[in-house]
Amino acid sequence: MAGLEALRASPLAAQTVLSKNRLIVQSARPQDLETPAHLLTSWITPNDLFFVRSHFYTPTMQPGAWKLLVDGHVDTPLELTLDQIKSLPSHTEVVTLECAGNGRAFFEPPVAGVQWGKGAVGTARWTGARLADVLRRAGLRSSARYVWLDGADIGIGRAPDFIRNLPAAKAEADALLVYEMNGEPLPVQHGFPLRVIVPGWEGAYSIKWLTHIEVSDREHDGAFVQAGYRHPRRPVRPGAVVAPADMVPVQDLPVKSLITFPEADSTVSGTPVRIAGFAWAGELDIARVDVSTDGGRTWTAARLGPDRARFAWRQFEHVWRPEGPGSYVALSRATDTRGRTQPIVPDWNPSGYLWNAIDRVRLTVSAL
Ligand SMILES: Nc1nc2c(c(=O)[nH]1)N[C@H]1C(S)=C(S)[C@@H](COP(=O)(O)O)O[C@H]1N2
Ligand SMILES: [Mo]
Repeated sequence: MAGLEALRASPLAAQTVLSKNRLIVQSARPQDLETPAHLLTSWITPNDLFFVRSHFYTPTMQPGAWKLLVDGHVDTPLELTLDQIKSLPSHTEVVTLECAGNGRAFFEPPVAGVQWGKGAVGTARWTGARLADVLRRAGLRSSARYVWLDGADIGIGRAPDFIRNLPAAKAEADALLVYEMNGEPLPVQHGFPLRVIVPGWEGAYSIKWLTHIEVSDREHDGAFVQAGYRHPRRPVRPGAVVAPADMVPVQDLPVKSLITFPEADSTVSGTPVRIAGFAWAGELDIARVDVSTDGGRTWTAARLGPDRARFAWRQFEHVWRPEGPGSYVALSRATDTRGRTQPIVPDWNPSGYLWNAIDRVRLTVSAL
């Protein structure tokens, strides 16, 4: 076949498949890779350390054949090439992306699904066009309520297609159509050539390998909208079966923090000890992060890092002088600008979404 020739000739040939060999393999195929929390050391997560969540096999893009179809409740259906999308005004935003299932492994009783620990979260500098600009070009009809988003990946076996939808208001306000991640062309695992980024909302809205935007007057009726990514509208007894009518879509991320240094269960020597990590709150800002090293009896305000962006996590740091050698637990508790703070026990829900308990890391302090 004309394989290599065609690849070289195509503007879509610049496909980077990242080697992610430092990540935790939750599933090799489809690829679900978690970042070990202690490797999250910088405000921007490098591409080769960024977690990957793919329900199905990574689609192979036909070089040159990719286009984005925009149709449904619009005045003018569009078929856009990547160059056309790149010719729209470009926007770069630092956004924290977190899988709704991050921390699922900590729910009691356990729930089915990828058993993510702490690291299905990362922050990147995303560059792309505003979804609003594309929707304006197509002309939304007054009936438009939802924007259905579909990528080139297809369900394995009998699994349905991964199609999600976004309320039109959120789509027009914040969503990006992204072709660059941290200054590089979007890597294959992260949605090459084009993905959606929905700032502040759980990761499953941020459709990878985007090929089709359909504007609709209603929610999509597929399983990934009607069954997946929903949680009980009110807290339920752990283990309960919840009626579909009592479930609502997961949207924005709750307030959360993660201690990423020192590494969990490590031994630190000398004093002082730097305790550091990240905190984020979806569409809201972080107001404060408090740290405790005495089991939550007392809390001290951590210093918040200088790097900030509207939808990005905030670095925090606390300099701690341990009283002596021994075993300690460092706790972090973030509070957002509306005063919401992290719980000790998050609400159990049947799919194990939005784990945001006060974080804890056990440390051994050796000689001072
Ligand atoms: N087409 C497609 N888009 C997708 C997914 C998918 O399986 N297929 N997974 C979603 C989920 S659940 C998450 S958390 C994010 C993860 O993005 P990442 O792999 O770039 O970290 O992509 C979302 N976009
Ligand atoms: Mo996710």
